[in-house]
Amino acid sequence: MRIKRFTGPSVKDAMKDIKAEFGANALILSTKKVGVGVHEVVAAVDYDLSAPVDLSLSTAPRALASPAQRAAADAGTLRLPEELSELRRELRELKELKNLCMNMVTSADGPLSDVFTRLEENLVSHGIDRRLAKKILMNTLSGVTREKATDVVFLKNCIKKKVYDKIAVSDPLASKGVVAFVGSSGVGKTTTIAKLAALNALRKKKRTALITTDTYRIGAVEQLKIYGRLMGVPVEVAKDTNELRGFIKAHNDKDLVLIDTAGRNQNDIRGMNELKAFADAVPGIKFNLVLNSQSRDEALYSSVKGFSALPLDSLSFTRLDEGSSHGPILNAMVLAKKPIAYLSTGSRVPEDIEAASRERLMQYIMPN
Ligand SMILES: Nc1nc2c(ncn2[C@@H]2O[C@H](COP(=O)(O)OP(=O)(O)OP(=O)(O)O)[C@@H](O)[C@H]2O)c(=O)[nH]1
Ligand SMILES: [Mg+2]
Repeated sequence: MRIKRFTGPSVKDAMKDIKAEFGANALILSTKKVGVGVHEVVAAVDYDLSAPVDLSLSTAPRALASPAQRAAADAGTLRLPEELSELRRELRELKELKNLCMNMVTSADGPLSDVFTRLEENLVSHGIDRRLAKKILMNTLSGVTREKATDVVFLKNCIKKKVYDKIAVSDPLASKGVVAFVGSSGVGKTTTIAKLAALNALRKKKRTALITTDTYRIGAVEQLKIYGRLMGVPVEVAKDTNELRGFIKAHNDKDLVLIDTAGRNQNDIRGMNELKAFADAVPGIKFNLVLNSQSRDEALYSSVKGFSALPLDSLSFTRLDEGSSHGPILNAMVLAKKPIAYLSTGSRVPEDIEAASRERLMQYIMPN
């Protein structure tokens, strides 16, 4: 379906343009007066799903609402509030048209609506958020021809490609640096650090130091020290930001400094402020948010939102060995707008961890 906005001094004039461009079968979606002597008509030509939705203006420049506006525009000095309200209006219309498109597909009787529902339910069955699933489907359908719009196998492949394109990965330990692992209590931060330290120090022979700032939980320091001793990696305990800065300076010769942090509830303002202070005290520090892939969407979302108060670099997911529906990884990644770094697949140190790749994530998120 092609949708386009036409403007002219009267509806009749706009209709002439519509007929010339879309032919006699054009569907009129709306008409309205948008200024003095300016009428706008939104028209569509029926199903050609291969054509992208065209929201551009008709070739004739739109008449401006008032003589004052016209004069200002001529002088190239259109005032900011007017430009803003124009932008807002355009945005509102864009949303209206998108909803219209969505309604047309979802409310249509027959095969198209059946296919849409089937594919939506398939995405949702993988744990993908329903709103995200609809968005992926709309984007997929807007790029296929009408004939292909009911070919489920073909559409499934297109959807996989769309999901693949959404996935972003990165490795914060690929270059020399300081990386702090943050997240809610018990998500697997310390275990993730131990695995990464072992792989980098023992296998990749990178000079590595560990620092823990978790002086709150009983046994937390000892937990990391045991791992450090086993790997021959120094472990420091920083009681405050000053000490943290001092240890980082002292380990300036290291390739990697990994920082373990106490489990924080995103509503714990004091705890979050302490983490923010790390960002101010250690320029270039990277924050990796560790998330339990088995958490419910709401818990993942509130963790992502809460920890986004920090300049997050990337996300890691634990417990991929548990459960079989991993769509929430995609949901959290899309919300956070951050790439995925590591995937933890069990409690064994160091075996149960892998660097995230788009291919591997696809196997988890859309296994069939
Ligand atoms: N099955 C499974 N268990 C894991 C995984 N990652 C961590 N664990 C287990 O989860 C538990 C908690 O792990 P920790 O690394 O201590 O978690 P944490 O985030 O450091 O916890 P706090 O410091 O208390 O906030 C341990 O028993 C780990 O063995 C994983 O990927 N799969
Ligand atoms: Mg811990």
